[in-house]
Amino acid sequence: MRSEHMTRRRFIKLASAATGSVLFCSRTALPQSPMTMPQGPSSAATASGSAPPEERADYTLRIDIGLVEVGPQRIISTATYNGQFPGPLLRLKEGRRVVVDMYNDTDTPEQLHWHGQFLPVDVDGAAEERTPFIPAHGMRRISFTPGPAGFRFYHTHLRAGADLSAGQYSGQVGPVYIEPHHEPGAYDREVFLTLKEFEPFFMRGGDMAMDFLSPAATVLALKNAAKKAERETRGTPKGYEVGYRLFTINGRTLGHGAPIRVKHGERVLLHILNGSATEIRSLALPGHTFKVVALDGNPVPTPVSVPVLWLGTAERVSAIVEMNHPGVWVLGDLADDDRNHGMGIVVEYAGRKGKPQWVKPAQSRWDYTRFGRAGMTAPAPDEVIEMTFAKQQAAAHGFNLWTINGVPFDMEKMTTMFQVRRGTRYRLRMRNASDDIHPMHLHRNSFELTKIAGKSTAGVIKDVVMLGGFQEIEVDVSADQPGLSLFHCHMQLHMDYGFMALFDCV
Ligand SMILES: [Cu+2]
Repeated sequence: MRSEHMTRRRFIKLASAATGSVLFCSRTALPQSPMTMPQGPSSAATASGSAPPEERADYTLRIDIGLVEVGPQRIISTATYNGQFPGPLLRLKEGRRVVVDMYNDTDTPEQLHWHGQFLPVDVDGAAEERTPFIPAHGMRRISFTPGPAGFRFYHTHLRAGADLSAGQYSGQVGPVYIEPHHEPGAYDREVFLTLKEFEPFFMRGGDMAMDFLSPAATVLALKNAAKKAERETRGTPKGYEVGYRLFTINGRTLGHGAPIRVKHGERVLLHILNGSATEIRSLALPGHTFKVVALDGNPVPTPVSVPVLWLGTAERVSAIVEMNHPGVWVLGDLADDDRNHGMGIVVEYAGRKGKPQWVKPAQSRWDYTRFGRAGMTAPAPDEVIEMTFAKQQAAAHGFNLWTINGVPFDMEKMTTMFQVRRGTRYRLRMRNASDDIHPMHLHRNSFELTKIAGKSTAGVIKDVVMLGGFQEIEVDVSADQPGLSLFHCHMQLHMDYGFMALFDCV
């Protein structure tokens, strides 16, 4: 116990050394020097793939309640990694094993999920997959081989339910970049941006922007199913939704963080992460376009320049912006209210001064298939798994209850819904019998988009995909990760109220 105490004190030192910087491109977690090295795991549980105790940790992540100064006189208290928001950028190398110590200084057992990586269940970070918790006031040491290459991230994976200080409503989000053998496209430098709201509150009802997805085709049978369900719950008030008072990029409201300083002619590779608990985000930069080179960290077959980026919860976009329109601009969300409450960051050309300018972009739509292999159709899978997602209005103590094939996920029983065989290629046919967009995520795997709202595509590899209201999507996945993999809507409010299912690959 004494050594644990020592270790903790040393890490407080390390954590405070790493705090304070709000620079976006230099927020790297420092690999530890021998001065700050832990003495090895204490009494806390370690993963089965754990490192020998004498081995030094490559990275340390410390969960604790801390303060985030999002703007002048606006300081919020929330759980963070290493006392900063976003958590430190971890730059890993594909295939090079790392040892990570995860400390939890809060009163609640935690899960730290490595989103977008292909990791074993005891490391992945989801209680539903039976990953051990990081005990309250304890630690876990894990080791894993990072992969696949690209832009990933880490975040908490706790159920929050009605507690708006828990789970992804907190500040527990941080970027991971796994260096590939080949970088996607030529650029001069990289900037990492984490989009995140704070100060959440509950409200009844509320509408989601929906008209930006393309193709827009909806399925009549899904609409009819929703209408039928609506008739049955007539008179029931709408379920709770979450709104936010503060909107930030890299933990700062618009105008209160360091601007992105650029030079005329520079090509800047933006790595953008939607770290929201529940929101879909958009971004535009007046006078500029985004050449999308990777989605969810995976290079796309057809890089295309677009005027507006859209990111569902947990999605990532890597895009090159050619800085060819000198001025001082707002890189911001299209929603005026959200941008005016902070969702933006200033882009400032060298030698230019003045008030940052925002210009509303022309109407455009977000179409995943544009980034796919033109004219290609994916080969037929071995098997098709059918899924229908539906909402039971306000059925869970005023919260909407979500079902997959009629079944809400049960956190007590944690039953497996889909048995899959290793080496088999499955097509997941997802049908949305609700009017919400759902960012659907599969742990420990990535999938290939094969059909979006009736339009065939191939070659776009992702781990989250937005499924539009009353729409259908098909993705193909090869079952090659043995054990449990959690599949869920990435909106905290939806996953917490039923919108999850377990795959078991045997
Ligand atoms: Cu959802």
